Order: sequence, then C-alpha cells, then structure tokens
Amino acid sequence: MRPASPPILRAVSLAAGLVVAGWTAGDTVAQTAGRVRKPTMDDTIRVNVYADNWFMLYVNGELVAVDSIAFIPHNVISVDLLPTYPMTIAVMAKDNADPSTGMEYANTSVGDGGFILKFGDGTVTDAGWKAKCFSRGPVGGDTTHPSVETSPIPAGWYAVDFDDSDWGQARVYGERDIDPKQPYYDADFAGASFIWTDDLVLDNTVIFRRTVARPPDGRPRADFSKLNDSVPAGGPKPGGRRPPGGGRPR
Ligand SMILES: [Ca+2]
Ligand SMILES: [Ca+2]
Repeated sequence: MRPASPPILRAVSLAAGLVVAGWTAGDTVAQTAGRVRKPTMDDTIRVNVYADNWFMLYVNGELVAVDSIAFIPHNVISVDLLPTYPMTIAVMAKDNADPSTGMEYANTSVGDGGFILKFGDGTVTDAGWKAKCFSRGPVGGDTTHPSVETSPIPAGWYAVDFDDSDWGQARVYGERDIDPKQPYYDADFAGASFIWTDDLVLDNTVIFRRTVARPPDGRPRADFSKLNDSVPAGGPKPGGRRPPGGGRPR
C-alpha cells in the first residue's frame, strides 16, 4: 500500500533568513543594513534521485519530490533545492510489491529494491544513513503461500525531530546488485552508493533518514529559511504597500 501523494512536487523549497553557514563576498554586500538578500537559482542545489521502484523525499520536514512513475520504467527525478543546514533528509522508498503478498507481476515473482541520491552540495547516500523496513514479504521467501509482515508507518517519520536513534544503518549495494536502468547513467550520481536494508529482496517498504550538519563540499551557503520574517534587501519597492489582492507578487 502506498500513501496518498500530496498533489504538488516542489521544484524549489523557497524560504529564507539569516546566514548560519557563513557569507560569501556577495552575501556580505547583500546584507547591507542587516537585511538579507533574496535567493536566486544560484543558491539552489540540484537533487538527483533514482529508486527501484518508487520514493518520496522530504528535506527539513517539507515534501521536496515524489517519484512520478510508480513502477517501470525506472526514472531519475531531478529537482532544485534551496538548502538549509543542518539538513534532515527523509525518504520513503518502495520496491514494487503487492501489499498482501510482497510479490509482483500477478504474484509470479519477487522483485528487489534499491535507492540512490546525490545533492549538488556533495550529500550522497552511503552507509551512514539510517534505514528501517516497514513491510516485507513474501515472508520467509515462501512464494507458494506468500504473506507479508508490516509495521505502521510512524507519524512524523519525515520530521526533523523524529527519533530514529534505534534504527539500523543502511546497507550499501553495488551497481551489479541493483542493475540500474539507463536514465541512471545520464545523471550525476558520482560518489553516491545504492542503499537498502539488509534484505534487498524481501524488504519492500523502507524509510531512510540522514541529517547533514553542513555542506559536504565545504562551500558556505546562505540560510534563507526565515526570509519571509524580514524585509529583504532591496525591498519593498518605492510606493509602499500594494493594495490587498492587487499587483504582481514579488
Ligand atoms: Ca521485493
Ligand atoms: Ca523492484
């Protein structure tokens, strides 16, 4: 069973605020009079994700991307993200499986999973991610009388403050284990590893979590997460407030 997918797919998580990670020279200029500049696309990082077979991705508690193709063909999802650190990443990944048997193709076979992710700041999937299975099957590999074991998806599994301290670590798999399809080779996953739980075949619904304290590439980035709480540098424009419902949004 897959959860209801929110209708939006966020290409950019817009928000804004004061700098935590440090200022570039441009940021220092933009911070004149204590104001924060507006972010541009140069402040965003590219997110590449490939899942066998499906995923939904949250960053800092906000939905960022949902795999637009639930099963095959296997696709790469690429979106732009405005990062804020520390950055908590949470992913629900699903192998294609009948929720009552854990099998696929009219209960004639048992599929395997796989997940890989890379952010433009150098964040990658690796053995440092947390992983926990919430649905597995067919239990014991019994395809004659297939059954599944499921656990409730915990509320707030994607939240920054969710407690995953008792979860196990993800296991890394090679490309030969996963056999990714062509779109994977067209995208940048250099340095990232495929991950899943210890059972690539029978574990069908898996949640991964990882908190990135600072940009892995070491590049200072402005934090725009509270921009809506302040007046950005350069605004508002002369002429004062716009009448309610009128004018073009800035
Ligand atoms: Ca499976
Ligand atoms: Ca699969």
